[in-house]
Amino acid sequence: MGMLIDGRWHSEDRPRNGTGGEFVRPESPFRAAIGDPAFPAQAGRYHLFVNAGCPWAYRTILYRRLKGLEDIVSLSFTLSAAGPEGWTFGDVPEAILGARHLHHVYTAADPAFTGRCTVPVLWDLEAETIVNNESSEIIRMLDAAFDGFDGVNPQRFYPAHRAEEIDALNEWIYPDVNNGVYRCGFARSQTAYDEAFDRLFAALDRLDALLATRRYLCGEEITEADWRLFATLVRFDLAYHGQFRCNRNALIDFEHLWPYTRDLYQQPGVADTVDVEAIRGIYYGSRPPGILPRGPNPDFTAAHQRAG
Ligand SMILES: N[C@@H](CCC(=O)N[C@@H](CS)C(=O)NCC(=O)O)C(=O)O
Repeated sequence: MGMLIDGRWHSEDRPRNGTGGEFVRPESPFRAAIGDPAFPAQAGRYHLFVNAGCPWAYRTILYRRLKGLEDIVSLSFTLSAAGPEGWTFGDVPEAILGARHLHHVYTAADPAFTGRCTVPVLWDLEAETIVNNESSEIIRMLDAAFDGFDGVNPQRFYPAHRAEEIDALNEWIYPDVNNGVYRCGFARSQTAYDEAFDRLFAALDRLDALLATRRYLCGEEITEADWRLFATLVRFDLAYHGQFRCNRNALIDFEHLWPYTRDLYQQPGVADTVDVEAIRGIYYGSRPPGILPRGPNPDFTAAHQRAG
């Protein structure tokens, strides 16, 4: 995947690896928030640019559905597979900016932008700029900023009384699992891969043990920590097990993690947000020869028997 330098697209891939071959994810550059004086919460003012295969963009797709924000925050999808100019909207430009590629959205916000053009992007239709491109922050905004608006689900996934507990879970689940699969897949040395692999499966074992004792990560209540984990687990067998060599065992081999994933998948509205073809498309379709695997096909709809 290429990047923008001084507002111009360069298609050659730039490694994101440290001296030991380890994958280092760049910081997201746009970090404002809905609710800041410049970005008031208003229905119809904000738009999300996403890729349905991407786990980070998926967080925002999922929250838009869970919180009932479909009429408040609009959405456009890139094609799942990247092309020579990164994420693309295909032959028909998307409707908001007439952009053919996601990098056009970045230069619309900053004509001299230098950096990678990642999804998700939270766009302000009125100020015509990017508010934020960091999924962990965008979901916090979607969780709270529109509460009280017509049709919005008042349930909070980051309630104040759970904040510390959720933060503590995210602190190890993000590096070892959410980003851990990428640290396996994008490692450029055996040592870096081995280290990421060991940490990933140690964390999955720890989660499996935790979920033997409780229905969700914080107990009986689904929280942000569950949804962030779900975004990775639902992609695990479809993509990470094969393409990213996360293959000590499959998700379906875990006694508790697999039924837990199905439990979350079967929550109202969630199944529609999981696009299996887009998940195969982003991981396998973005690299030559671009052939999508036909399997595996885990049955997310099978009974989970985790009723609390
Ligand atoms: N920290 C960002 C990461 C987003 C991210 O890396 N998205 C990937 C797609 S899964 C992307 O757009 N990559 C393009 C690139 O790195 O050039 C977030 O969580 O929002």
